[in-house]
Amino acid sequence: MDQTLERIYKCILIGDQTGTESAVADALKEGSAADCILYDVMVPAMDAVGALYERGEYYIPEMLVAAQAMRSGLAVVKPHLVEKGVEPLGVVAMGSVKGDLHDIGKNLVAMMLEGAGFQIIDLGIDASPEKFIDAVKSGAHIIGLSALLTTTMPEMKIIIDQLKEANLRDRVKIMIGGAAVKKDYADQIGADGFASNASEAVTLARVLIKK
Ligand code: B1M
Repeated sequence: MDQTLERIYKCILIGDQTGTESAVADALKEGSAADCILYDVMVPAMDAVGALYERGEYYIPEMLVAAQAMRSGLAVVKPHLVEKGVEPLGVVAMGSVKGDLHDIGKNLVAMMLEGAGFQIIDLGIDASPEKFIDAVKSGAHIIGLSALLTTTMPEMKIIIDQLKEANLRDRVKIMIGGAAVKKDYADQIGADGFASNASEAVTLARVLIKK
């Protein structure tokens, strides 16, 4: 890997936002293609961050700063991708379900997915079933539901039931997560998958988008 690309990789790994921005700008100036910078350097750097987290070598704060560095780099590279017509891997609409105001985990998952090349529609916190249904109607490939409270978990089933009633269930993959939920619950309500952390969420979204 050339030196500037290696700088990008390292800056993301250590969560250096300004370093990532300037290294990405330098790589573009030096003639590296925007899609190579993203898919051959930035995404692998985020994968490495996910792996470090899974091995217990990184914790949430390290993952958050890395994701923020990734976001800063993405802002620099994005206009060049648009120019080149590079398509995102898929569109994921993410929200914390109705009644749930927790968004730190949801935002982290969204950032990691964005880092992996997905386009994110952020439905925010306290997101009503209608918001998810509208996102499916407007073409989201995956909807991501986050719940941290045992009292808001049932909202996930309500969303799935409403999608079925509207004959939209087959149009979309549904992933769920958040401290309140487990894989069993995903199976029980008919979601397509459960992820226990942001890194697993990226792996799951990659699998779901292929189906
Ligand atoms: Co609240 N809260 N909180 N809280 N809060 C919890 C969740 C709680 C476990 C604390 C406790 O009692 N020990 C408890 C829930 C108990 C339960 O229902 N079983 C609780 C409670 C009770 C409450 C209130 C009811 C308190 C009150 O007012 N009496 C209230 C409810 C508000 C509401 O939502 N209606 C409340 C409020 C708040 C704050 C506003 C103060 C604040 C939230 C700020 C914010 O998010 N902007 C807050 C916080 C910070 C927490 C704790 C301390 C931390 C949550 C967090 O951000 N974790 C939490 C205790 C805890 O979890 N230790 C707690 C870090 C984050 C990175 O992890 O969100 O789990 P997490 O996300 C992970 C994974 O779960 C997964 O990936 C993420 C990254 O690894 N993931 C997904 C998440 N979403 C995913 C989606 C996916 C895939 C993976 O696919 C779509």
